[in-house]
Amino acid sequence: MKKIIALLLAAAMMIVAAGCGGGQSASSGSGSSSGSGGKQITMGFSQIGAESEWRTANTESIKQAAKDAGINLQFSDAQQKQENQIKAIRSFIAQGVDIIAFVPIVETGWDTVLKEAKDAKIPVIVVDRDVKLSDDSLYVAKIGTDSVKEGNNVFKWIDEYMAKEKKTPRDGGSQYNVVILEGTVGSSVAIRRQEGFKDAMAKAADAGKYNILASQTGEFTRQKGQEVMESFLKSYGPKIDILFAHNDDMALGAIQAIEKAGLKPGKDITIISIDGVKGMFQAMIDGKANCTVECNPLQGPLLMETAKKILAGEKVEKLVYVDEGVFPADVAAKTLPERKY
Ligand code: GYE
Repeated sequence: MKKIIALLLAAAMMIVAAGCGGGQSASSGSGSSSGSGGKQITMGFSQIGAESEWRTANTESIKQAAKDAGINLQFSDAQQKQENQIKAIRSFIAQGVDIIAFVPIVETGWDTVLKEAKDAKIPVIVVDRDVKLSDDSLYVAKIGTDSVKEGNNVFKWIDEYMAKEKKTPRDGGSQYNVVILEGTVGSSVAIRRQEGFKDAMAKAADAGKYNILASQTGEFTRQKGQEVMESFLKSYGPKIDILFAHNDDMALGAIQAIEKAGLKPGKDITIISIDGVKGMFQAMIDGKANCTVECNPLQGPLLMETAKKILAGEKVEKLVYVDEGVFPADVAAKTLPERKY
């Protein structure tokens, strides 16, 4: 099993690497790409919106990869509303697109519309986030990231860092106090990142050293991240040792709140988040943040590849995770020039 996962991961890494490889064009290049019937493939794609730097990179990757692969992309932006996504999927079905791909804003509530797609014999690919369905045959493949692992990595990094830096709790007590900015309520990413973090914390030998003071949604946006951090600071100011933000954008918003409160982000409060966008690398270089756990948004090339295979009748893996790393502040300056998003 482990071997298969390793192989899958290696294959995914190669595809992603090819897709991000600057000069190389990922596909058969110019002209149109055909499914089995020889006509150009039309893909209906429902994106959730533009809440973060990560999301913008994800959208660009998908649009560019469709172009490179010669796939006609019908792109629909749901403005953060599941009902808009359901409407878009229904309109893709009515148009008779060849294949549907979508980023599920939340986990549940997709059974009916995906059953409609299946009845219309249109294959569906789930991108980025997970769905919870009564019947998993309602989608053919899922391409995304491992949110539980990301949450795990966040705690592991914190635990090592606090020990290495010999940090003492700001309130003079015996525990480090953590505040958490969560992502969109009901999204698989927010649920699993939190789960991964708490699991790793519960299993740690020094679990008793940590206390989660407060955890609240900042909706994956900079503005909400700032607002919620302001309220955390009002309620718990001198107690907060660590901020874990489910994404970089909320951490960047929180940094502003922390500075406004007269504290030093990255020093008084240790800051870690997930995504690995350029803005967070810059914040680390400026000494205002401490670590980002990468979540790879460059999923376009793998998506187009998978769509072509499905339409050519080839077998595809049901679940493929793209590759991701961990980047602490001390490697930020060296790494920033290589970052693609
Ligand atoms: O971390 C966040 C976003 O679904 C993995 O969504 C994605 C998350 C990403 O907007 O920035």
